Order: sequence, then structure tokens, then C-alpha cells
Amino acid sequence: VGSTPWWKDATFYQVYPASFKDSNGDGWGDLPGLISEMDYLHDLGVDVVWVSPIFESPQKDMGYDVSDYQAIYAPYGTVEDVDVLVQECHSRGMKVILDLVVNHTSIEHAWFKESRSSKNNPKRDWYIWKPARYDDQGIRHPPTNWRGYFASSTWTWDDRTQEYYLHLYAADQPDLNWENADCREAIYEETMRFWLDRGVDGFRIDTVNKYSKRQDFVDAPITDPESPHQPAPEMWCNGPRIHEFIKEMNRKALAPYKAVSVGELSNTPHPSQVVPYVSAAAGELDMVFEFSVIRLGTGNGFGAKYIYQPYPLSKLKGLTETWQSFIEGTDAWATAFIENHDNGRAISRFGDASTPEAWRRSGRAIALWQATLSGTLFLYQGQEIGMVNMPASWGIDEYRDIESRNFYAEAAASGSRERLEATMKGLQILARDHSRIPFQWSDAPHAGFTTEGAAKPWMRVHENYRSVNAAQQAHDPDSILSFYKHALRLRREHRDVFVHGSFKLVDRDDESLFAYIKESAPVAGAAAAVRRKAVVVLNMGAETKACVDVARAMKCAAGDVRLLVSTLGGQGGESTAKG
Ligand code: TEU
Repeated sequence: VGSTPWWKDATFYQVYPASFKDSNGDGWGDLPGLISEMDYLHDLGVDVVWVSPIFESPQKDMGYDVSDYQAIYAPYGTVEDVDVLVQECHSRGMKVILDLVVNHTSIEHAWFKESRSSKNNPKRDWYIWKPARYDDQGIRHPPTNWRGYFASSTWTWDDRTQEYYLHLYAADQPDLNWENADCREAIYEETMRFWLDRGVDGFRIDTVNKYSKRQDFVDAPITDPESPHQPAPEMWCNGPRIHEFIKEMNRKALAPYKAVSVGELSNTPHPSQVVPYVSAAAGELDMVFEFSVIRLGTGNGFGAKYIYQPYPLSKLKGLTETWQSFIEGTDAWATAFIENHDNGRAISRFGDASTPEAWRRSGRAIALWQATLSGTLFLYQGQEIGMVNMPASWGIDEYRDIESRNFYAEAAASGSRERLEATMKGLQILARDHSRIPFQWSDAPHAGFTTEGAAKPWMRVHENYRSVNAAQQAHDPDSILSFYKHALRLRREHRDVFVHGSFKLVDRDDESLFAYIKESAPVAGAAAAVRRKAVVVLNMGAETKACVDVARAMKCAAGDVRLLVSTLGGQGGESTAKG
């Protein structure tokens, strides 16, 4: 599509390094393991590999707590392994981006150690320190009543210097103070230019809308009277200087390298708030992840995140439409994704894994849905082989994530059996751990994730690996993996329609069919205003439906339609039809 930036047409693939491939038998995935599977990714149709954090870290939040941005966590490998990864990607015409976690560091980072050493330390102001509040009885309280993402106060008391520091996530993840210009410059130099100079192609930027906090540090309104800590995202999301900070980051550290950027934008559900981050003229980010679709089913309010909220298919359809069309009439760009390391598996959430056939059809329907959406496509490891959530029979002890464990502990401490059961049920659908179990490569022991005779993988391997694995699917033309390859090829071949086309919902209120029309811009050079169209019909229900009638009802012009049909309840498969 003319002079389109390369990343618009690219397919990105997120690797969760601890769980992708273990080359040395320690039960923990690593860079050499990832490098050994570059041909697999290339063959799938991946253009860009995004590697979740691999930096030195105490691993309190799986590497999203970085203690040294320039060193690699030893179980993953070395800085030289990253160089090899870059070469191996580039030699295949692929690219690689790293995860940039700069809203916070680990408490073990040298910057924080200095900052907490004394109030006069030059780096004191690199983090956010505030005095305590005392009540009438002289009891100490945090500076504000804010609740963090991991079910606790956002403030932790530091005995030595007698102040609280701010952390939106775990107490081990203190927030950096972006108001401090030296701190910002250190971020650009030590975390960004360092890796870009080594040939990395860009970054997935963690929590990108949380760098500018409101500076008045006032209490949040009380929305949860039961809790001492109140949800307060408006205090730190999309704050007063956020666009200034991101423009500066772009000018100083991204643009000079032509680095690609995709930022994570939670708590920002209004298109008008999202466009400024990704408007080409604004010079901020190339792309963002907006979470309205992927967060479907999560409870309202932070304490209730894992109290599952059922929703009708029409809601999923409506949100897909919003986030497909929000860029219309702007110079912004969208992304398409339905899995990542912070959410349950798509088949378990949006499909049906109750029988092998339903599972296969669900996986294919999800593949077709994603591969026909406009914007840049992001896949998550294992999505392409239809990996599903951990079995419901696994107890809380199999969950490793700090967030899952904290929410479970909070529910347990409430003394309400009902709440605990509801939380566990919600975790079984939504927990971050589901996407973090080892990748299922084959039917070898430990699903071929680790070497023979190796240590136990860091997370339990799903029992279904003998039937759900990449090796088996590679040779099966009807497998989910083969379907992804095919769908990605179609996407590339017709990218004017699928990547760049407009999106229009059909039968908005139908609660089992998810149908839409993708339409290209007028074809250049054609005499009349010819547009290319595709009608996509996904049967998300259990009953067979006459999908072709939907296309007829759309009055598609003969000859210019390729109809893709994927059914959950019918014969399955895909057919092409004219007119
Ligand atoms: O997540 C930030 C984020 O806003 C959510 O996606 C997150 O899962 C949720 O708010 C938790 O309730 C990013 C990373 O993707 C996540 O893995 C990290 O835990 C988090 O930042 C902190 O670095």
C-alpha cells in the first residue's frame, strides 16, 4: 500500500521468554531456546518478534521489575545472546523489539538504592517520596488512599528516611519520577539508546500512559467503602504532562533510530483520548494496545477484577467495531490482538474447548477474526496452536502471578466464602497465569518445552499437550496452526482490505453470528470507484447457521467478494464464493 510504514503491514508475535523454549534444562525458557525456533516463527508468517522483559530482575513481577536495564537475567542468557537474536531476526528479514519497563524499576535497581539512601541523595527525586499523614490518635497513614493494581496501597513506608514511596504495582516496583528531567534523560540513555545502538528495532512500551502523575496527590473518591484503598487511575493515567513526556521520548530516543513503538494504554477507554497518542502528526507512538476488548468479562473496580462478568456477543462485536473504526478520519493507526501475557487464553474466553472439535473450530474462528481485522496484528505465543487456560482442577498453588495470588489472598482474608469462590472462578477464566504456562512444542515429556531429563518447568505443563502441540499441528492441514498460516497469507495478499480496510458490522444484535464487511479504499487507477470487499462471517454459537445468506443479504457485488466462512457448529472450514 504505497509508502505505508513497514510496521503497519507487519505481524508481530509476543514471546514470553520464561515459557517459550528452554535450551539448557533448567526449566526456564531462554534466549538460545528462542533463537532455535526462529524458523518456526518465520514459517508461521511472523515479521517482528516482541520479547517480554529479559533484563536483570528479582522476578517479583516476571521481569517487569527491572534491576539493571543493561544486563540480561542470567537464566535467559547474555547480552551477546541478544546480539545473536537480532542477527538471526535480521538475516530472515524479520525484526525484534524489546519490552521497555520505565514507569517503575525494581527496588533492587541502583537508582532506587541511591534514592532511598537519604533525603539529600541527588537521586532522591528520581522516585516519588511523600511524608506520612497522621490522624488524631497520631497513627501513621499513607499520603493518599489509593489502591494499586496488585491489591494493596500504592504507598510503602521507608523506615530509614521516614517517608513513603509510590508504587502503582508491587511494593518492589517503585515508580520513577518523570517530572525530574535528569531521570528522564537517564531512561532515554540507559534503557533505550543502549539497546537501539545494539541493533534492536524498537520497543513495546509498558504502562505508557502512567508516567505523568497528577501533582496534587489528593485522595480518590471513595467508591469501595469496604476497602481502605480506593481505585484512583485518574490520578496517574493520561496525566497533565503525559503527551509532553512521550513527545520528548520520541524526539530524543525513538525517532533518531526510526525505532518502532507500541505502547500499552490501560484505563483509557475513550477513542478521543487514544488518538493523540498515535496520531502520526503528534510524533508520539506508532501504535498502542487499547484494552476494552481483551478486558471483557473482568469485574469493575480493582478489587473486583476477578469477579467474572458475563457479557453478550453483541458487546464483543460493538467493542471490536469501536476499536476498528476509531482511527477513521484521523492520521492514527490501530492494533489487533486478543491475547498477551496478562490475560486468559482466547479460546477459553471467547470460544469453546469442551470437545476437540469445538476447540479446533474455536481456534480457527479466532484466527480468522484476528487475521481479518484492520491495524497491525499482534499474536501471542501459543495462540497459533490453540493453547487453552490451565485446567479448572488446578488449585491456587499452581498460580505463580503476584496479582492472582494477591487477589486470592485478599478474597480469603475477607472471610467471605462466596467471594473466595467467585474470585477463584474468575481466576480460572481471566488470570494472567493461563498464558504463562510452557509452550507446547511436541508430545515429548514436558511438552518438549525443555530438554530431556531436565528440571521441572517453572510452571506446570498443561496436561493436554499430547494432543495440543506444534509438532502435531505442523503436519495436519486442518490444524489451528495450519489455519493461522493460511489466514496470515490471505491477510498479506489482501492487505488493502484486511489490514487497511474499513470495518462495518453486519447484524449488530445477532448473538451467535459475528459478521462484518471489510472494504478497501478505492482501487487506484480503476475507472469507476472500485473498492475491494470481504465479508467475514464467524459463527460463535453452537448451532449451524446459513452463513451464505448473510452475504447475500449484504448485496455484495458479484465477482468482487471472497467469502470466508468459519463455523463452530457447522462443517467448519473455509470456502470461497463469488457473488
Ligand atoms: O501491565 C500494566 C497493565 O496496566 C495491565 O495490563 C496489568 O495487567 C493490569 O493492570 C494488572 O492489574 C504491564 C505488564 O504488561 C504487566 O505484566 C506488569 O505486571 C505491569 O505492567 C507492571 O509492570
